[in-house]
Amino acid sequence: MTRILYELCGNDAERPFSPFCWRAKMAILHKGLEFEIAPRPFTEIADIAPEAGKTVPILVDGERTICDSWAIAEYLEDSYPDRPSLFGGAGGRAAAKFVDSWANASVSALLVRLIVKDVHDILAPADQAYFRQTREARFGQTLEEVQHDREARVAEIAKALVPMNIMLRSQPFIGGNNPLYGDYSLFGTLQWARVSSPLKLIEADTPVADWFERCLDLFDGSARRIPAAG
Ligand SMILES: N[C@@H](CCC(=O)N[C@@H](CS)C(=O)NCC(=O)O)C(=O)O
Repeated sequence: MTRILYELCGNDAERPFSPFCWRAKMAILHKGLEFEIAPRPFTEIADIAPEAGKTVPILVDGERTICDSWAIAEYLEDSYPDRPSLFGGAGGRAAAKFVDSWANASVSALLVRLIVKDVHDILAPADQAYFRQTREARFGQTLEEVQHDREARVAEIAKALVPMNIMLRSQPFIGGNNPLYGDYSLFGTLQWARVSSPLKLIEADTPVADWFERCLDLFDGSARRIPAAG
């Protein structure tokens, strides 16, 4: 059976950066399943599986096609119950949904305003035009304006990560002693920044910095193999 993860790529297909695709990839690795990667630029996503959705990640697993990182995590958990759990039970699944929402609404939403022009710069030319048009319409500003004066706003990220730093004083992962999907939710967001922007976002010598290094080491350093930007 062929299992294919369609993920976003930029000009260099060897440097995947999408936060949602990283979540899906870490989830498949956690389950220990074999899979192939199919990198696609923004302008080819709509053709992957139009009936399933218009965003990546998209997982094709035999007869099934699943779009959306959270839907992929739930699909993997329910389809492969004998593999290591991504959620650690019903309560863990519910809590992971909160972490996923928090990573999106409280971290990614700040982060995108610090790195959006850097993301643009690593895209292929055809994608750059699409990305600029859609994101400038979304923000109501040019990409340069969105990212302007970003050094002054890096502290917002540290503030958003305070709950993580407090929690990590008493446990090494969001999942407890070992990582669970909630770890991959936040990891995907921070790996997006690591791969696409030279801006230093995580304060050194903090519990979050140590946790991020532990996540980079998971699955034989799968995520660390992609060099950081800059
Ligand atoms: N809720 C979706 C969001 C996925 C998403 O927004 N993916 C971006 C790439 S990071 C995308 O495919 N965008 C398509 C576009 O902007 O046209 C998920 O969790 O998978």
